[in-house]
Amino acid sequence: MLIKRSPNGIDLPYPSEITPRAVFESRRSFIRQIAVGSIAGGAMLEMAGREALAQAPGAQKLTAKPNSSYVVMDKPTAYKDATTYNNFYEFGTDKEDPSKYGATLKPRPWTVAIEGEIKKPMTVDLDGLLKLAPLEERLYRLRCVEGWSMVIPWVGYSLAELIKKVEPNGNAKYVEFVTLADKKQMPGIGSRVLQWPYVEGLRLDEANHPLTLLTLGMYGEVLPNQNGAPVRLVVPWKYGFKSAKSIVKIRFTRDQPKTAWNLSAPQEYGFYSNVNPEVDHPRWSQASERRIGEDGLFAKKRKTLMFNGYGDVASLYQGLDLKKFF
Ligand SMILES: Nc1nc2c(c(=O)[nH]1)N[C@H]1C(S)=C(S)[C@@H](COP(=O)(O)O)O[C@H]1N2
Ligand SMILES: [Mo]
Repeated sequence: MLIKRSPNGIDLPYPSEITPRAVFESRRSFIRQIAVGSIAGGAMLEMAGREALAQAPGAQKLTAKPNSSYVVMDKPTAYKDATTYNNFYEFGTDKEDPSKYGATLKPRPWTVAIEGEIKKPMTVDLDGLLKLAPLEERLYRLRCVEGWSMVIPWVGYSLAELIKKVEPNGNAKYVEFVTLADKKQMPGIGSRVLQWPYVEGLRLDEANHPLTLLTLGMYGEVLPNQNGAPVRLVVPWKYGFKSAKSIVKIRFTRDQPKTAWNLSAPQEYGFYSNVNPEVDHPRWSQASERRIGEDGLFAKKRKTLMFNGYGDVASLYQGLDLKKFF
């Protein structure tokens, strides 16, 4: 067993973000062991492990190939925690609101309009998105700006796969992600906590980074509504709010998009929002984080890592003052 774990399963040093295939395989078998209490492998146990990990009755399963280049060695967050402790303000601001009220969201039929500074504008439906590129499973850490984090086996493919199909033109410098804002499906839209629709954005090179995941599922199934069904972004080196849920439009622009959190509190949330333990939020430190599921009385906080541990992305920001461009 190559997984290092302290007796209570917490407070570990982070291994490097790149995990060799053998280690990944051993982690998967470790998950199977947890799931079924057995050491044996094989297809049946793989199935049993999957069933135990994901538990939305009747949810469509997604077959995805584990991508060993994008796996952290941390233990995956329990499905129950990942689906009941959410930020999705369109359904309310309490962590339980999205799981309590998310059922009114209709993830099918769904289309995403892709427009702006591209040669091939198009509208894709969900089946089109599911077929656009081979689905991969990637275990990513996601850290919220509020100071907690989770580790989730996402299913999707690099956003770059979609970007190359629509052929950005020379004016495209940024990508804007517009998410659903429908009063009938989303009870939180009546509130004025944020401007709706919730909009996020990336620089084109950030959007094209292979880590940026166009996400269609998690734990081997389509996304639960509370996690941003049917399609969302996961940008693992940035604070969670950059990972926009329930996307309906992807727009390529010359100018930096106006993003929801930046508009609501520009002094607290910049456009970049890279996870950075050295730049505190004006109201709290960003040096450490609480891993959801490890929040018992004696659980120690984890140190937050630069770029959330995804150090590869540093090359995107050469020459940029990350304290100024926070
Ligand atoms: N449309 C939309 N997307 C959103 C949000 C939101 O309120 N609305 N919250 C963001 C925040 S603050 C976080 S931390 C992550 C949480 O994702 P999760 O609930 O799947 O862990 O979603 C992000 N995406
Ligand atoms: Mo967040």
